Order: sequence, then structure tokens, then C-alpha cells
Amino acid sequence: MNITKTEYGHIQEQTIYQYRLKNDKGLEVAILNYGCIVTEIMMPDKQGQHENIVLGLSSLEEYQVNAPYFGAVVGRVAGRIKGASFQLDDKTYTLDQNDANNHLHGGNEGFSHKVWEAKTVEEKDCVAVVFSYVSKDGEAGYPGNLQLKVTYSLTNENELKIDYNGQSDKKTILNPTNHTYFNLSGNSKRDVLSHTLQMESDQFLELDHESLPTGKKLHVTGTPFDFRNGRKLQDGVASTHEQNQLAGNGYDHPFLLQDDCNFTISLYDEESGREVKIKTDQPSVVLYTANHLSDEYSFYGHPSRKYLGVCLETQGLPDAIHHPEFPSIILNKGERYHTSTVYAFKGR
Ligand code: G6D
Repeated sequence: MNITKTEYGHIQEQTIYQYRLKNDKGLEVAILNYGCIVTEIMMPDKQGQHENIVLGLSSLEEYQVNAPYFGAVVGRVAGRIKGASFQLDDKTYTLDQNDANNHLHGGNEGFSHKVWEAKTVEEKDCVAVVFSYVSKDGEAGYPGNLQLKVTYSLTNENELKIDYNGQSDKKTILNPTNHTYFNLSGNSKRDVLSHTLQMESDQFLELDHESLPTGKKLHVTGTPFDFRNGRKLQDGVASTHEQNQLAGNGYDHPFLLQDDCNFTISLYDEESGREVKIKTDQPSVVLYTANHLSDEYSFYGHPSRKYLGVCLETQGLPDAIHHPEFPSIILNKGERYHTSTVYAFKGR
């Protein structure tokens, strides 16, 4: 197992590095200290062909725009916050309004567009990079000086674990996630519509026309949102369900998860034989099938397009600060925040 660190680019006087984590089984994960962005996960297919199974851009300049948040940690709060404002203890906070009238993924320059400190850790069966960032009081409109650490650990069990640890000197809200787009075909040869998703989730959140939760929890039974026995993502595209159509003919929905100890999510591509299994201590996962991805990027010579990747963003429920019935994303002064998600990469 080892980590190599290479210069990737510069932002003013700050050097951006790419950290390539390799285990003894042929799995590699490459991450930037800009936005904690995963640029590559190199994994063999059933013929042993090593290819990238995530959508990764080819330059820092592209990542500095990165409107679709490829590979990035997003926050302070992932998802949308209605009206780009919220109240804590009778004080109203106004956030960046960067998605129509709402706030999305931490605002104009959220965690995905910040330079993080990085420290590497190398052990016999695990290598890791610990990224740290201090989000100043008032940044993007959020209260509190927030110290956040995001640790990516790669093991010889072919697992990548992401730990989020945070603490604030004032009451605030926090709900980060990783916004990697998976494409198990390898080097984005095909889109993800023939991928099979299996997920232990009985309910998902209804969205309104601004992609905000209405607060209503819908049961998956009898709908294209029922992934309990496995389903191809294509079903959401051809679907006449008004929620699939509202999302732009696909999925862009938070699913409620019950079990935080087992791998309750599996994404599988039969043609390549690649599978990613996910377990998380978070209450939900946002399934996004890149319904809004335009052709302005290119991956391995192919222009980007709808359905070229799929995000499985483990997190607290979107807009939770306006829904007291959702699990809270409030972080009290001095309280320790910790969540973790594990991705296990398997061949079938
Ligand atoms: C769109 O609604 C979707 C979000 O879920 C996604 O994160 C973003 O595109 C990249 O706004």
C-alpha cells in the first residue's frame, strides 16, 4: 500500500496536489486537496482491465468551475435550503442564493471550491489522507467558526471510508456529503442506465418543482422508486411517475435508510462485472442520475451527457432545517460532529 503526491496545479500562491492511494489488490483512488475531489477510482473489470469508475475532469481550471460538483465534498449543507435562509434561536441567517431562490451545496464557493490542508497516513493495511478546513464565521452566511476534517481511508479489503469530523464555536448547521458520479462501465464508455441499483429503502421524499422536499414521505411499493429487489436505473427514465418526470426524467431524490451497520446499497454493472456496495450511518442517500448534465464537459474523449454518471450522496435529509420532523442537522456549540460512509469495491 502506498500514497503518491503530485502537483496538480496552483490557485494564486496555493499549490494543489493529487494524492493517489493504492492498495495491494490493484485498487487506486486519486483525490485533490481542492474540494476533497475524487478524480479517479481505478478498478479492474471482470477481464482485469483497470479503468476509472468515476467522472473525473482533466484540469484544475475545470474543477474551479465544476458546477455539477464532480467528485467533490459539498457543504456546509448538501442539497437545497429553501429561500436561502434559516432561523436558529430566533436569529435569521441569509445564505448565498445560488440555485434560483434557494441555496444549494454550500453556496457559491462551498467546501467543493476550497483549498484544504492535507496530511497523509500510511499503515500496513490502510493508507489515508486527512483533509482539514476552517470555515470562518459568516462564510456563505453560516454562523460559527467551523473546523472540519474529511478523512479518506483505503484498505486492503478494497474499501474506501470517508469520515467527516467537525466542531463549531457557535450553534450552526452542518450536513456534508461526497458528490462523486459513479460510472462502472469504466472510462465512461457507456451511460449508467443499464446499472442495477439495489437499496434497502421503503420511503423517499416527494420533491416540488424547485427540487425541494415537500415534507411528504412516499412509499416505494409499486413505483420505479422500489429498489429493494434491484432495479435498472433506466426504469426512472422511461417512467410516467410524476416524481421521475419532475426530476427531469430520472431520479434526484432522497431515500430514507434504516440500517446503519450493513451494506444497504449496491450499484452493479453486469457488463463490466463491477459492483460498489455502500454502508453509512447517515439517515438518507440522495440518488441523482445526472438528469441535468449538459455536454460542456468531456470524459475520455466522450462529451458529457445526461445519465453519464450516478450520485449516491449519503447525508441528512435536504432542507432539514425547515422540517423539524426530519433528523436534525443542527450542530451545537462545541458539539462533536461525526459521520462516516464506506464504499466497498467488488468484482462479480
Ligand atoms: C441538480 O438537482 C440536482 C442536484 O441534486 C445535483 O446535486 C446538482 O444538479 C449537481 O441541481
